[in-house]
Amino acid sequence: MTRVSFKNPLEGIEEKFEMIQILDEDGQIVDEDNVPDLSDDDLVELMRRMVYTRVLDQRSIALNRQGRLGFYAPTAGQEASQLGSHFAMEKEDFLLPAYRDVPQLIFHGLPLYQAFLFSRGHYHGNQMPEDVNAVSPQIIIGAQITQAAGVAYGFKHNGKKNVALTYTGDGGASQGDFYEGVNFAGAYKAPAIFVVQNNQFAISVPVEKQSAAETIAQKAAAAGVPGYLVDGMDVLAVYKVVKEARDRAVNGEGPTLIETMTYRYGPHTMAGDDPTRYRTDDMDDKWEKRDPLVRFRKYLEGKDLWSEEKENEIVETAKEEIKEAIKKADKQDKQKVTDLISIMYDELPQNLEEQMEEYKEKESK
Ligand SMILES: Cc1ncc(C[n+]2csc(CCOP(=O)(O)OP(=O)(O)O)c2C)c(N)n1
Ligand SMILES: [Mg+2]
Repeated sequence: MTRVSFKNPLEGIEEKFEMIQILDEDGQIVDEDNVPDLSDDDLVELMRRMVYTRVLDQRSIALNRQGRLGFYAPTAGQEASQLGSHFAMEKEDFLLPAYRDVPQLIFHGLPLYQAFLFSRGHYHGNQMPEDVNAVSPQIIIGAQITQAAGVAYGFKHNGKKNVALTYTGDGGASQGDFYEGVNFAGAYKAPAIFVVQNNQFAISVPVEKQSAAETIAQKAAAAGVPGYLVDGMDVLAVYKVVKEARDRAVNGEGPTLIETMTYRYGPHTMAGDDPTRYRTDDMDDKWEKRDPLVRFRKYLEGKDLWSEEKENEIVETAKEEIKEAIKKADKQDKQKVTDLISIMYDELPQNLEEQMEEYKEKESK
């Protein structure tokens, strides 16, 4: 009879969840075997999306300060994690973003002016165009995880070769919904991809205070789901891991949990938190040296695929598109209470019919 060993099963667990990196901070390939199979055009497109998103972030912050946008959660620092993962998605795949994931939603097809309306709390910002397989950014932390498990199960049930990809943060991985969603997808081998963007903080609470787990990736193990930890500042690594997860999912091999190690340079949202109260300059400096755009730019320059002129052109085009989109958002009719009622129901319940009349009356004055 073998004797029961009381050795701590968590001993050495870090080795099982080592961080995957392909492109290092100097723009050098460190894992030749895993360089993803992307054409030169794809590589340039990935960089274009990251540059566009950095500009959109800067402009959104400025517009917010001018009182021309409402809710806004800054994205700078997280571009590789956001756009690298989304690049592995197909148009027919279903996206369930969190509030910081507006860039992925735009590249999945949501017109920019609608993203601005979402920020303003206008209902039209939440009306996905027919051909955009996505829901609006989730504000309730973790709710999208269980929804993604359900959408993925639906794909499987209907025999579709598609995935549901959802995003949450390190804080989201402490919620009950997170465990339920990952567990359900694991049990039903549903084609879901759960991306946890670990930007080190849930508002001001550091990740070490949110969980005793060494990594978030290892939380997948309890559900019998593969979990990977990836350098979230390395766009090639993020793309590669998500692409592998997608291939497995559409092949009937079930869900994957992916933790991307990243950092947001700005505040949590534009509602007024002050990151200097919970972060040090040293920490900011350390992460800024890992910047996803700087390292990918170096890599592309080394391949003669990128230049300053090209980047300037993208920046100017982005600024122009943003200007046009905000003008279009400004032209949208102000939302009325009657709009909110009528977009919710095909047929109104009696109590709302009464309210509808009441508000029609008020709005006509
Ligand atoms: C269920 C729920 N609880 C609390 C909040 C308030 N809240 C908004 S953002 C946030 C932190 C989330 O942090 P994280 O998941 O790491 O995402 P990040 O903002 O860093 O991208 C909290 C607690 C919420 N929106 N929903
Ligand atoms: Mg976070």
